[in-house]
Amino acid sequence: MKKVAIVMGSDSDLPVVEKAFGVLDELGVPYEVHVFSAHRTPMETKAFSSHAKMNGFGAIIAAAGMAAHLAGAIAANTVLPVIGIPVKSGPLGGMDALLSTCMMPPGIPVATVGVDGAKNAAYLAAQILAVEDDELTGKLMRTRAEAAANVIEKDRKLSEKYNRE
Ligand code: RP5
Repeated sequence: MKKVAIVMGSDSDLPVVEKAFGVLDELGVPYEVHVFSAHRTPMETKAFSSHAKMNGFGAIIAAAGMAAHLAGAIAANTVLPVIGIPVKSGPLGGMDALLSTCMMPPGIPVATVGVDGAKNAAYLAAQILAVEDDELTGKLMRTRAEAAANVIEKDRKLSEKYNRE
């Protein structure tokens, strides 16, 4: 199976980003974790993204806050699917990162999840790899079935408590 790259603009993003690790661990998807900054280490960002396909990656998750250009800078240097996580850091509460990540020019897309949406970034990366992997598809479908069963159980408990005749 191809690997997922999980890249963040700073180690201060880690408390948000590490929620993606658990999802990929549960699904058995291999991943690598790196810190690259579009602004502080532009050369390293370019080198990593331009070699990522050759180095066995199938999708890249890029998380950054504030003027969050990391996902876009990576997308500029690879045709691998890039998933952006706008991180809530700085005084604008993540709106700055959301717009910086998602408002890409035509031809250089970044599939942007919600602010601090690390779990969905991991699920989306897994779904991309699952296009060519039936076993992973099965795991994703089981995960959804478990989530549905949890909601049904929550409904049952609340109904029992509040919906008495
Ligand atoms: C962004 O600036 C990072 O992704 C982080 O969210 C924010 C602050 O970075 P640090 O000053 O904490 O390294 O580039």
